[in-house]
Amino acid sequence: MYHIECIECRRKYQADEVIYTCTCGGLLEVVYDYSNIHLTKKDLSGPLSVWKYRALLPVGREPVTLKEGGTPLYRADRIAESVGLREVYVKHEGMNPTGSFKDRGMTVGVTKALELGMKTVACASTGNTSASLAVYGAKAGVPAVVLLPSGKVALGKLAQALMHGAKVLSIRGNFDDALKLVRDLCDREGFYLLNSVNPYRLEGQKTIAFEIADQLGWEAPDRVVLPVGNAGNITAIYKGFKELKRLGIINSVPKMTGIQAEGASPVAQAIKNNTEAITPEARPETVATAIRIGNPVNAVKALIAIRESGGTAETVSDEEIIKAQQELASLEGIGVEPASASSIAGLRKLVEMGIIEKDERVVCVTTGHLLKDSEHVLAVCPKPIEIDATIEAVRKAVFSDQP
Ligand code: AN7
Repeated sequence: MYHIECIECRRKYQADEVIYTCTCGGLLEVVYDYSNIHLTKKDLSGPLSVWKYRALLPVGREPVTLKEGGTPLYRADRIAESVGLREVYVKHEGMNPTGSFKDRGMTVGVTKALELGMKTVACASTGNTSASLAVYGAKAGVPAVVLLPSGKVALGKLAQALMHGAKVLSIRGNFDDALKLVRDLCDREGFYLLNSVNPYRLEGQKTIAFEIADQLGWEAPDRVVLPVGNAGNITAIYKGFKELKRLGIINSVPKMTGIQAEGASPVAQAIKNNTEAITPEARPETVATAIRIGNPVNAVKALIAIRESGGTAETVSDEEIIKAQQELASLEGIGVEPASASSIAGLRKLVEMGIIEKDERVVCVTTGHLLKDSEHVLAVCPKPIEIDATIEAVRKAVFSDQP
């Protein structure tokens, strides 16, 4: 059994209430009757998938699923050596059905929409959320409406939203404007809001923590490093680890470490300045368009996750992001989009600063696939070398100094 609860005033709501924030304005979370959940490592054996952890998911019907989760945890020794650590892993969430971690949240969120009898699902998005919602809406046979910041969504993500049949609205404004609008739209029209302010969606995303612990032989790593945009994922993963600890399946919770782009870094600034609340950034800007967010809706939860776990938050420049993306691609064969590479850029910076220690076991979460943003690749990589169709020309080009 489970219910919804406000993280500020602890007011409780029934599981079937369609509500996204408390009447006091606080964020909501799903709370289970943990004393009645008797899970052991043995119960959790078998192949990885989001729905393997069903005992800790708030759903009572057949899921709308495309087989999400079960993403690889790669040991990244060459990255570890390059940044100066002993043990680094990459949890590659780009290997989900639509190429990002959002699918974990959407399989749960869209299933919940059906359970609640909702007729239309909606979200604002920097791209990946809209792609995932379009796909799960299609699978469920429920219309999806997505609001995107005009001109700032990577082409692969836009292509997914369009092809899977969402109603795609391009807003003359940024993500924060789009989120405000879609919340208003959902209130007025009774559409089901599937941004990460929806506590059910985050329940799906917490399975990243379950899988990391599972893949490490039911041990938590010392630290998890991940990009932060709207700040849902860091809070979801933290909740996942806390639940495993509470159930006695793991002994510790990792230091949650959030990385933001310099031009969109309200959470990192609040941690650095040790302020209680974030100061929203009115004009967020970064090459990592997925995390081009100035007023993260889950900031309060994220600050708690970072502080309670003894983690931290840091900023990285666009140049550092691009360098990390290229390094991960060429050293490990792992192709990720710029936002995801910020976790590697942040790892390097925090090791250099002496904040991450040499003997820590670190997992970096790479949230989205390289192919999401191929325009960016063409902008930062050398152009293909066009030559005549002769062996002389091929040999000359192969042995030329040009990259
Ligand atoms: C690749 O799609 O917000 O901190 O609307 O696509 O949980 O927001 C995307 C976010 C990191 C940040 N990496 O996660 C959206 C959206 C990638 C992302 C994030 C996003 P949150």
